Amino acid sequence: MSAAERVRELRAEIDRHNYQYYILDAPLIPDAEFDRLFRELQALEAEHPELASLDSPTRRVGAAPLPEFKPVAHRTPMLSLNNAFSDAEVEAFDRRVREGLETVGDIEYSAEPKFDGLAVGLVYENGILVCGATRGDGSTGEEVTPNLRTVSSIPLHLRGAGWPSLLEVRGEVLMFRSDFDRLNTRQREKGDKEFVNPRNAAAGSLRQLDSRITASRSLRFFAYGVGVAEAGELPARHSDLLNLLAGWGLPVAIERRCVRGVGGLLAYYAEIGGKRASLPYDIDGVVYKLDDLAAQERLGFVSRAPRFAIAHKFPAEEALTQVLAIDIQVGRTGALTPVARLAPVFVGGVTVTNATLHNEDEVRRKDVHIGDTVIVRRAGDVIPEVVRVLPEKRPILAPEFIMPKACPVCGSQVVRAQDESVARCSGGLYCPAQRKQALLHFASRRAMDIEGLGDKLVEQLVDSNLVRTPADLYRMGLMALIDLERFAEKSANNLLLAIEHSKQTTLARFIYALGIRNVGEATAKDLARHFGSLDRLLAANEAQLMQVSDVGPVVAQCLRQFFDEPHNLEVIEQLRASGVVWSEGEALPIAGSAVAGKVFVLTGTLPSLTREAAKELIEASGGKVSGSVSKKTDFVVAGAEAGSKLEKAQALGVAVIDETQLLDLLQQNIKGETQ
Ligand code: 5U1
Repeated sequence: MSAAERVRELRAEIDRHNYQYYILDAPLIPDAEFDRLFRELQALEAEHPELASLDSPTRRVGAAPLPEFKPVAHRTPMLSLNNAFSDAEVEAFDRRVREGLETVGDIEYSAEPKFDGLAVGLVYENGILVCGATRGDGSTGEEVTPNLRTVSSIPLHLRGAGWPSLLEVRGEVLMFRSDFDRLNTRQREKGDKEFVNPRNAAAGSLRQLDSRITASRSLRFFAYGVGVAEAGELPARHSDLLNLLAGWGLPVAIERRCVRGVGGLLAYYAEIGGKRASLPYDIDGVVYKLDDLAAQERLGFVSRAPRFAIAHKFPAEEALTQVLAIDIQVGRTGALTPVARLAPVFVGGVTVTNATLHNEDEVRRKDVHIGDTVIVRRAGDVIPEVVRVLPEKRPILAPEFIMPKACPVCGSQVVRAQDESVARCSGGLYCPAQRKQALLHFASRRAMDIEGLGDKLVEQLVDSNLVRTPADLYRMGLMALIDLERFAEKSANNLLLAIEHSKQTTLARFIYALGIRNVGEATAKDLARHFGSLDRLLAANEAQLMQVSDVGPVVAQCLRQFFDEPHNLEVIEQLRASGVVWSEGEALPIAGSAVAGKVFVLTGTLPSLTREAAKELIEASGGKVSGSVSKKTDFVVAGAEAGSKLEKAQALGVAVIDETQLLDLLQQNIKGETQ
């Protein structure tokens, strides 16, 4: 095969894999194989400069730096869109479209996500990418062709056939959130400035005079329309135009849809709004366009925006505000969370006054001071958080945050374990804050489900000393409740009824309601199913607890610590005495398992289990542990520095396993039981 033929073959092969990877999201070969093909092509092109081509995939690595960007006049202006922020504004848009077209029926629209990136135009001559430019002021942009060539999802030549001899495709360059996170990690590691958000990162990466930098930045492109098309037939509808672009190898949003009338538009807005957080890229709204292209032309433009399209914006997810204070919140398990108290700001559709700062290390990493101007973000239902500080706006007096040594609520010592990022109040249920959180958790819907026992009421009950533990809830009388400020007899009665109602519960809910650290709803259900009765659970040692699926050493230890605390047992007894009941069942039998009846020999040091703990675990599953290896031995569990027992096992052909395999066998036990 000649060099020219091989170059042609490699280019086609690389293009195909690029398309599979970036457009179809279905790679056919490993990255290393792709790299090998790419390097082979690079080597051949270096050897044969006469074979150079503008649309070779090797152009994607970037070219020598430019002295400056050249201005490019757009053949047709790159306009912006008018915005709608409410349903009423969308209704008004639809009305204007219908009036403009003198139509009475529902209009057919093409609806798409509104990408939060930067607009570009890509000019293809006879299917080959020859020029790419930013929007600029709409009339003149900057030529960034070498940079756009590095964007892997932009085809350097169009697929298929039938493209107009001159075609300008319009769309948006953006950065996926995952690529943005990776880029910022890299920037941080190099000590370089981090980018504020994916849009800024995309803009900063595209506007590089050195396109090799752009090539290192993982940008993406999505097409949303055509600016110019000469000599060639285009479809009559926008939705078909997008399908055609997709067929030519251009990435088009898969979330695009044809909808009818205002009802269809608003339903699409709600649907995409619901998906917003799970999309891999940021969007700031959706765009509605009249689907009929001839009708688009009839409606035309008003000032600098089309009459036939509108952007329906989502509430902004980020906003600027000021940190008024940094308070400490004490959680159910005593975790101290620094919380930024903010000047109220409307973000993500609600007014935000607090944002979590997670923990002390996070405050240091983000360098948040009191008085700082910060960007806060509230995306979807996620708790608002401080994204970053604007250091240039820091006032002269901006105190640093200091984690207190004593719990701000109860004064107990604050402790922070060496390998933990969380500082905790050591006061336990002595601490009113932990008590309040524990009560709220106890009463929550998935736990004891006491309707009406919310934040405010728990606050009042604890502060008035009416309730200290969950058991006190079942001892409260009507009069004491009515004595509470602003508590009417009817509400008091309703609350007592809800408390009475909660007495009939399930063992799983009860275990979950106790609020044991690391015991969530699923673990509570597993524990209830496994032990069948509270007394059997209370009596279980750590090894027996670890037989429950997904209960490892940490959870087993938390359970034991909780049940070994006399105060906790007292509360449990009081709850039972007050009439909290559930139906109990049998403990799950030890099934004909992988461990039952088997003989194990332990040798060497296991990574996490002591010899004693491993023995207890095996025995609790019905296995036996022997001190010496013989033909009767089923498994030798070998750890570090295993000696002669390991050699003997190998000589006798006995199965040798490590700690992980032992734990797997023990888990199979559980699976056998629950099936
Ligand atoms: N998805 C999308 N974004 N966007 C931006 N479509 C779209 N269309 C635009 C713009 C400025 O303009 C055309 C309607 C002219």
